[in-house]
Amino acid sequence: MAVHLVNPSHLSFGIGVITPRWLFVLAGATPAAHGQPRITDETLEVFDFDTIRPGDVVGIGIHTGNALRGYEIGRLARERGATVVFGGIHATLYPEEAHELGGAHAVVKGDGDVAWPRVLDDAAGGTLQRIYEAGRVDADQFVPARWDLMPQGRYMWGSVQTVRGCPKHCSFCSVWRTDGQKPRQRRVDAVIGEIVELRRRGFRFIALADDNFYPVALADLAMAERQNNKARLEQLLELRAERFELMEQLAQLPPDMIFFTQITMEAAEDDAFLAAMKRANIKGALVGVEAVTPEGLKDVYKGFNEVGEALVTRLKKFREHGVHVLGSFIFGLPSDRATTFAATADIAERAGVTFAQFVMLTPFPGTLDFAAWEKKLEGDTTHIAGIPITRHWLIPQAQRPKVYTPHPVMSGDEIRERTQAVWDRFYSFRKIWVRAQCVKSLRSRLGFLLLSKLYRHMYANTGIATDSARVSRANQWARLIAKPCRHLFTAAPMPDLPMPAPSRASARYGIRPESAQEA
Ligand code: B12
Ligand code: SF4
Repeated sequence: MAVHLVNPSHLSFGIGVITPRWLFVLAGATPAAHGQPRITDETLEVFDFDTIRPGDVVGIGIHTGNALRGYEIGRLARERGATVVFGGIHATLYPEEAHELGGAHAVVKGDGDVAWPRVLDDAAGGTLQRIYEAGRVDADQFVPARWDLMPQGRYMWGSVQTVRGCPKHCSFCSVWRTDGQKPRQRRVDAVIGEIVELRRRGFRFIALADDNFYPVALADLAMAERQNNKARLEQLLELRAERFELMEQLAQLPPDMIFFTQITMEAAEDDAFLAAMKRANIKGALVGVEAVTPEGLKDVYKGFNEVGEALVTRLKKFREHGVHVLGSFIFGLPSDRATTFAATADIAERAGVTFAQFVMLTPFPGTLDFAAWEKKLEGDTTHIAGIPITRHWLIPQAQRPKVYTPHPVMSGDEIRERTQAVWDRFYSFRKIWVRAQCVKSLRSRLGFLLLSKLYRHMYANTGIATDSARVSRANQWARLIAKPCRHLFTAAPMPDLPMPAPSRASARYGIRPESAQEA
């Protein structure tokens, strides 16, 4: 019985930007008794069904965007006699769908780290269950990735998770509901061990694949203090100290290593944290700006963000500490008006964000937005390709609508065209070249240009464009740029790189913020 792990994608670029972490984590969770798992990432190339033998197990991980392709793979694998198992966020939310449409024999709901070996034993012993309630495992049970199984020369960035869960509750996001609001922070040595292994193998760019790298904000500490909740304060300070310890150890790694993460804007108020990020060479962070107006932030329950000049100042603060911001903005919120698009692009430029993504509001299952939207559409009989609109991920990619939520003043097409125009403006050659001044050498600037264009073609055109010629042009561009881009990210392997020594940062940085010290 061979074990296959497949990451579905309807587009294959030959080269991948970031390693899909779940593939290598589940490979790590596969007991040696079941042999070496065979990994296929379809963002590189399509799965070869001829490799399946009857009785093999095919594990497929899906998020909402690739569920349809995942189901196709599941059905075809089952036809060939494989035992098909689904997991991932979408299967967690819709386990029955994977059974009905994806040919699943079993579905794992939640984290696969602990459940996967059990599933394989059950498959081998003929006692497979329909559904495994795997839930959320503790951080010390997170399985490290099997980087030795990574295909050579195909990825630009490795991905290592340091924390799961996010204490916030944004309405468009499912993370706090599926991964929970309690941050499950991994041990520093486990995280560093994986990063050192990746550098030994020649990876110097690492995405810290976290929901929110800043799980304890100063405001949280102040709140625990105000409530005189000593136990909570201690717990938060401990989490915070561990973050500093992690960053101190990252700072000891070779200086050519560069990290990228996702973080909330509140971190801009925390000078000690930003300074530690700088020392750790965390040079980039995706910051969910979402909206530039107070009404927009209210729409998405993100009142902890700033607007207007305060927003510009906060975002600039990251840059002042050497952290480049990938600003993430949402269009199509009920409070958006025609003027919002240009105003957003202006703010993105004035705030000096290095990269930006402008996404259209999409009701993702598991979110508050989705629940409200689904309720609103109760009784609506709109179908596309025979699929109700509330199951939009099952509509074939080319026919999928781009805008789902009826807007009070703009048509769907108007939102889409204006969004596309903002991408075009932000990623014009001239604007990219101006932003490229943030790096010194000509080579680096050319690299910056290529990367900006790659990002734009991989993530923008394909999601927004309705015209299939434009989509296919974007894909060809992305394929073309991906190869030279990857070379910019390679480094000579350092097989003898030692592990950094634990620092005394915990003691040093367990420092309470001023207000907490007085408590
Ligand atoms: C890092 C990350 C990215 C990175 C890297 C992606 C990559 N190549 O890996 C970037 C920034 C590029 C990215 C992009 C996007 N992302 Co993203 N991303 C994440 C993030 C923060 C972490 C993913 C990760 O690596 N986790 C670590 C691994 C180990 O965990 P895991 O994938 O959950 O897998 C575990 C279990 O799910 C389970 N499991 C998974 N698969 C399988 C399979 C089997 C057989 C079994 C048994 C178990 C199992 O076991 C694993 C171990 O416990 C998640 C948030 C999250 N909490 O998942 C969002 C998340 C997956 N992304 C999301 C979204 C929406 C996107 C974008 C569409 C955003 C956008 N608008 O552009 C794009 C889509 C990109 C694409 N085409 O895939 C959503 C998906 C929501 C949904 N319902 O599908 C999430 C959940 C975040 C959110 N805000 O809700 N993303
Ligand atoms: S969008 Fe970011 S801050 Fe908001 S709940 Fe999701 S992970 Fe947390």
